[in-house]
Amino acid sequence: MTTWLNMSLQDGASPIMEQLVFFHDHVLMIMLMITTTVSYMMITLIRNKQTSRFMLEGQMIETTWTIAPAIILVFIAMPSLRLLYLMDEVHNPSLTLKAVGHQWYWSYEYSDFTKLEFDSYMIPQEEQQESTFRLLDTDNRIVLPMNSPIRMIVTAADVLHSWTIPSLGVKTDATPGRLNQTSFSISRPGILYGQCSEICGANHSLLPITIESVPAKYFINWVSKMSE
Ligand SMILES: [Cu+2]
Repeated sequence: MTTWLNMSLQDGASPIMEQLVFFHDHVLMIMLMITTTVSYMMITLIRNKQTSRFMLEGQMIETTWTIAPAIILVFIAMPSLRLLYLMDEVHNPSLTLKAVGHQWYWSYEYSDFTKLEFDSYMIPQEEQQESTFRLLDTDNRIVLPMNSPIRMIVTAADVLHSWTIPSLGVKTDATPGRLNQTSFSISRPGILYGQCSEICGANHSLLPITIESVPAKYFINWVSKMSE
């Protein structure tokens, strides 16, 4: 989750998010390069009073500054497309989780098991404890096994919502009458936080998402306890 003085993106908890952070830094470096060059050129133009009566055109420099940006764009587009298609791929998932957005709570269905479903409400301010985060913690956390490919199915029951976990690089719209699919695998144990990312109505801020990422054997224990 985001903590105080935490700038930029959260640490990646999935391989895709790690790649997204690297891509973000890569593009930032290219931007830095362009900004430096352009501001250097603009400042020299302003400060320089020399003019030339005979220099009306420069074919060479014009060709260069047309082609150079096109080449730079290729260096952004290629890794960007690579990531886009990697995120789109569903790699033979070992578990499917369905999230349904409601006004105002999320409900979850573990479709691989019978009768494993629950609602997940935000913990109200009066019931906060030392260990919970205000507006971020839920009464029922999603429990998921780490290091296993997970398929998310996202939909809504009333209005548009959006199921989002920044540290997993996942943001999927929850649309009534539609099933949206995404996939991820969590690379470490821990608790991951997210919030609804679609302006869904009055209590939009009361739609947090909490994932408890645990080793597979703990997950199996949890499943057998839940479906008793
Ligand atoms: Cu919302």
